[in-house]
Amino acid sequence: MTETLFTPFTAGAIEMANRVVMAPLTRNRADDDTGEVGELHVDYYRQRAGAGLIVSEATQISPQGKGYIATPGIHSDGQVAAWRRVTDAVHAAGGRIVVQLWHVGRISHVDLQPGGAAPVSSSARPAGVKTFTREGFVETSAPRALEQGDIAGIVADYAHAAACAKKAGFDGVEIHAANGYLIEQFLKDGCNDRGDAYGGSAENRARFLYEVVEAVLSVWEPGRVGIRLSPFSPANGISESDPMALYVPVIERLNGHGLSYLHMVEGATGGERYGEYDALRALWHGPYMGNNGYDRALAEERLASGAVDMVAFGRPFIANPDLVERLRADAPLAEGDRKTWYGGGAEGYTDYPALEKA
Ligand code: 8OZ
Repeated sequence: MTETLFTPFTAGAIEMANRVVMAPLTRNRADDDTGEVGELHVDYYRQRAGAGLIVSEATQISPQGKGYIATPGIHSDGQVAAWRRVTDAVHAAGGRIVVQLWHVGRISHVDLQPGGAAPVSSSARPAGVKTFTREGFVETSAPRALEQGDIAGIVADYAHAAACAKKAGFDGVEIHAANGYLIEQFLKDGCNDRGDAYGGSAENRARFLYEVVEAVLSVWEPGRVGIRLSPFSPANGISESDPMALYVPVIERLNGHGLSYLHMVEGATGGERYGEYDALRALWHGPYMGNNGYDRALAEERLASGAVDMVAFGRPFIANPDLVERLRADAPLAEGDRKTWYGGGAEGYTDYPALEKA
């Protein structure tokens, strides 16, 4: 079997030292008032700069795009300056980092929204899932269906955030079009019940996604724009009756842009691997990043067969800052403590040690 996890790869314009990607991980340690990252984040991402590429934690493109306590933003000058310290540290350590651009849509709560407003979505259907606010775990609030006239403003927020990402020194951006957040709330028919140009047919439901991609491409060259999809995932209370009918044309359309990579959640996010992700991958002309439940053996097997070009590891990066070295040495992996996944300080965040050098 050809060993390829540790060979360099170029995803569009992003040159990576290896094919191990740090997947986006929400950790809720930003300043809840300003949405700024801090010194802890500088340490955390620097410790993990051995990855061929880091995809940042999901980062809201606007105040309205926020859906959980203490997630970072990429829309204000203060946030740009704060992220710049992170990107400088990752680059100084030889790594690469893109920021994941996020709008949660209906996965939010009035307490997290500007002016206590209802969260927005394609439709007025509540998600029926929980989020976390200052009060702890709470049911997400009933959303307001966006007026057609509101949509251009959100698309513009993506372009603004993309421009902020450039100022912050990122190597590119990843559009978060997965896991039941706003873009999926347009894409999937289990949520979108619009009667206008943004609802109904698969083509109409994908319109918002295409507008977002084009907005981001007005700021960044395509080789520095990746996209994350989760066609088969029910994450955050969403569903799609015919994922292939929806996603085959999406992949074909996205092929025309020459993006840096397609990042696919293969199955249920953080759960079982299922669905026709390999059939979708076969239609994709660019670099492909597989994600979901990978271990070293599965990564090597799928790299060797050409099923994937890169593998994004999420949970293993929490407790193994030097994951690349551990995979290379085939060393045992540390287990993270779930209690410190979301929120808190350095504990369970920057205090996981690198493997002792023998
Ligand atoms: C876990 C907790 C909160 C948010 C995702 C951004 O699923 C997330 C997320 C994950 O994409």
